[in-house]
Amino acid sequence: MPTALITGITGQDGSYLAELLLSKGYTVYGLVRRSSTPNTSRIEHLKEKIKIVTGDLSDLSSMVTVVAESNPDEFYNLAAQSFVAESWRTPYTTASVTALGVINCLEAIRKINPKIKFYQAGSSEQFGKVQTVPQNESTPWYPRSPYGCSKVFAHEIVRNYRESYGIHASVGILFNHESERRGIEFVTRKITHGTARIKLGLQKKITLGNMDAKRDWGHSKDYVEAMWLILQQPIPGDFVVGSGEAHSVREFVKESFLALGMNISFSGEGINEKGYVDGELVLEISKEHFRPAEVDYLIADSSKAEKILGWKRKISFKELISLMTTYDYENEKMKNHTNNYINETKKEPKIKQESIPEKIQGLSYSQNSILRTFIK
Ligand code: NAP
Ligand code: G4F
Repeated sequence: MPTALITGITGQDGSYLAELLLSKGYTVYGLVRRSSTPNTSRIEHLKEKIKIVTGDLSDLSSMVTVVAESNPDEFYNLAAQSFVAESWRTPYTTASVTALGVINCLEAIRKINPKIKFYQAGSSEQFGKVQTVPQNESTPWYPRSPYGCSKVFAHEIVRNYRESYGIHASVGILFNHESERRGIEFVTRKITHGTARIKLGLQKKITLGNMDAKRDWGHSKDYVEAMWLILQQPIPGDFVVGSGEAHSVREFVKESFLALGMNISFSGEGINEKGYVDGELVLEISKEHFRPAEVDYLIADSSKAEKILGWKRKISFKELISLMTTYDYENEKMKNHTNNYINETKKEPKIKQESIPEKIQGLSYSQNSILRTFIK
């Protein structure tokens, strides 16, 4: 069976791609970078099934070692500083990883085994200030952030290595895709997490930036299928992958509230816009969430992917929002119950110290009885 190496395996897409490849019988290696606290929560359930290798995309020697150790048939490069807003604060780091890191992947392939097939995670941010509507593989680039510029460089260097060395190297130009595993800093998860907490009475309001921006949103599970299909093609190339539907951030907010039975109404404009549910303020706008340059409108023309890969998204915009919002609601509810329980049990009288193992001394009666059940 084939072997795959995934960089960015600890991220949203990496975790879904690992699940997909394991289900197809692949041996999966995942590159994880060292961190002082655990960064593997999204792949905890896969740890027995995958082989973790350590390294860093911005370090050529580590990439050469990792490629030599794993000698994969397919190499999926999903690692990046992927948060657009952050890229203005850390433009150099963003470029080192998201742009130059790709050279390190390609050089490792060239030196170790040029037959390795390579997938590069391209982005609709490369289109930025869009020059055609919708965007396809021929649409010119106009990136609007250090992140977008880095992805353009990455795209062009992949093309160059393909043409210079005949490497089977492809780019998936993927439009926004989200999930229950999306990072909390991205607008979709910030909204679904906030909506869930408002419904549970744990938070009063959500504060956002530009609600007029339009994105072409899908579910990550569908998009990792496209990555795999791209590497199964006899001829490498570039593929635009998106749903072909654009929605504003405001529409996303509305649907997320509706998913939990709340009808949000908006009033005011620009920075003064506000959102209300049953007369209560639940949403406001703050300048701090606006970007120095915005990407206003992204919508994919994925006809090449549909024709050549036979790819089409399965999870709709509304289903995506419902999945994310419901997940956050259940998760926050459980966390809140657990916290309440711990706080309550802290108040109970403590158990007698004699005749109990050292590990469970000092616990309350309820905590102790739960622990004893587990020990049994
Ligand atoms: P993500 O959740 O932010 O994951 C990024 C991954 O990159 C994480 O595993 C992170 O590791 C890793 N990483 C960052 N810097 C690294 C370094 N120096 N060396 C090694 N690994 C490093 O992103 P995602 O949403 O899964 O996206 C996957 C890829 O697709 C990214 O390249 C992104 O730019 C691109 N993309 C995403 C979308 C989208 O809508 N999701 C759309 C188009 C393109 P840690 O866990 O240690 O931070
Ligand atoms: O969720 P976002 O931060 O995602 P963005 O910038 O579209 O980037 C994502 O998709 C790209 C593909 O097009 C990927 F390449 C990239 O790695 C990442 O996954 O912001 C979406 C929109 C923006 O227009 C932003 O200005 O939402 C707007 N927005 C409004 N208020 C906000 C907020 N974004 C964030 N993160 N937080 C806000 O409070």
